[in-house]
Amino acid sequence: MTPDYDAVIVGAGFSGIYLLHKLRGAGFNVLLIDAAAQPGGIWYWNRYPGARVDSQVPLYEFSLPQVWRTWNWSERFPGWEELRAYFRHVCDTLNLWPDMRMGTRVDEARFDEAGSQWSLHLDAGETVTARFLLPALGFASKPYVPNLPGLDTFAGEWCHTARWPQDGIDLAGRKIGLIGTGASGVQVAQEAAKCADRLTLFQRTPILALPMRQEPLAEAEQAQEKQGYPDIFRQRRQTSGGFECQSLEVSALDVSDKERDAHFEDLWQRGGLKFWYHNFADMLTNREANRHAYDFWRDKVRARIDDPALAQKLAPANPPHPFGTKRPSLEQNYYEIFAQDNVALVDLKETPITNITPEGIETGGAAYDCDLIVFATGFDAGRGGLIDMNITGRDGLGLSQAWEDGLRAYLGMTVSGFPNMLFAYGPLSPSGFSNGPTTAEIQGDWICDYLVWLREECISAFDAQAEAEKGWTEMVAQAGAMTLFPEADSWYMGANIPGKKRQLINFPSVAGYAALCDDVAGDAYRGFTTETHL
Ligand code: NA7
Repeated sequence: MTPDYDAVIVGAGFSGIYLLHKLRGAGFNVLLIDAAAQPGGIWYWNRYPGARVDSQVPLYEFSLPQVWRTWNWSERFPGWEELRAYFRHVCDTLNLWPDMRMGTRVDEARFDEAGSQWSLHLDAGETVTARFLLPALGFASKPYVPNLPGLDTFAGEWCHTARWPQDGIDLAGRKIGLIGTGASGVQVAQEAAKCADRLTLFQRTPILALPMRQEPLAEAEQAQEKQGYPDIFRQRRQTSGGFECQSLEVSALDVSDKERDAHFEDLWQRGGLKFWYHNFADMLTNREANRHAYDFWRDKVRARIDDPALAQKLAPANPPHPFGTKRPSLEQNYYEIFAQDNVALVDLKETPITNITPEGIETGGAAYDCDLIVFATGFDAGRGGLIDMNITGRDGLGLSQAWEDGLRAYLGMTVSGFPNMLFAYGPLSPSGFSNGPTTAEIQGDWICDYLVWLREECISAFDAQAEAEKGWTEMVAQAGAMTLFPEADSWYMGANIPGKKRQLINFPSVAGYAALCDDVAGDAYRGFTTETHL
């Protein structure tokens, strides 16, 4: 039984597009499928006002010279429209369109033992088969909407930020209830505050947001900066977050107060996520070091808020969690909007939401009239999209069943019992901790090399060994235990989804991850069982 394709990739974000390019170049017969009408992955679904990337140009793009030489950005932190246009440019430049099927959802994927191949059921009713299944769904393809009593009675409009209607929602003059203050909540709030009749922001945990310092980018400036791109792209593979640099080698506790503050100030002025990824060596491992960073952040933010009660809610005297153990977002004027008459903050720690009524949102003591409720409440990160694809491996084992007691994966790319499947940007890989394209390229290169090796070895089926998978899963947990991440109720820890097992869902170093994957490749791809039928 010859399958229709050597490989089917699911997802047209950075990982899927890169995989398609690489595998085609290696002579494989590949099809890419995506439910979205256009490529861009997260930038197709997250098209709410203000949606933009938190990695500065040129970090958040492919390192392929034919792509970056022919592309210019208009801003240092590009927005969703420009990111979508970039993806179209990539597909044009690499001539990928003929092998992409957009607007098609994979409803179900089943491994067929006899043929050592995957059978995919598409929503159009069609079935396609492939030797290899390569889901590239991103870490945040399944939005989370909390189960609030009465939502079905709400008379207005509601939506999740990641399911924003493609023809948009006009926020002008609306009475908006915005739930959630993560990266998405901050971005929506800044836009809604400009034009809403009333914006009520429901905050459970304050976001520890950093100044973006957005700036326009001229073509001439980029032409000059492009000379340094190859070095930057090389460098980003060698850092822990996939950015252009990483934490210092010095402890925050081994420098004087003056030196420490000078470094904090420098990072603050430079803007972006640098205060997170280019800070002292022990900021994410030592409470005392971390507290210095928090206190600096708090004082900077408080200086922008006149009302002391509001300042305590947005930037509390004591940290709600160690700084950086929840993803800090970037802001442009977030702390100023609360001084506007049309913006109010509701602290859900004081007054939790009790229910939704036809008119709006009720908390213990008050009712807030809304005609639009926006859920910026995050994602079932890592596993959600994969589980929704209804993947069934060997012996009828479903992926949701395999992950019932927690996420397990070998190399953060494959699960024992699911032969011939490698996912990109999935759980127990650096995904959520990484600047996206960096890990997309590292994994894309590795997967392509592996499939070439399998072809050369005439191997028709591989499966991760249970022991190797156990070792990898435990290693990620141990790495996490050496950090402060377990102290926060974050999506990094799976703690944002009721019933999800608490565990670090991402590998905490891009460079470390790349080295381990290379090592496995150099050792004849240890940790897999293989079958030769070809
Ligand atoms: P996040 O970062 O998961 O943020 C979700 C926000 O929603 C966060 O403030 C949550 O508060 C809040 N939330 C979640 N559930 C509830 C309920 N039930 N009630 C009130 N508030 C709630 O998602 P984003 O979309 O902002 O960002 C995701 C990633 O995209 C981000 O990390 C970047 O990598 C880009 P909590 O903090 O849990 O108390």
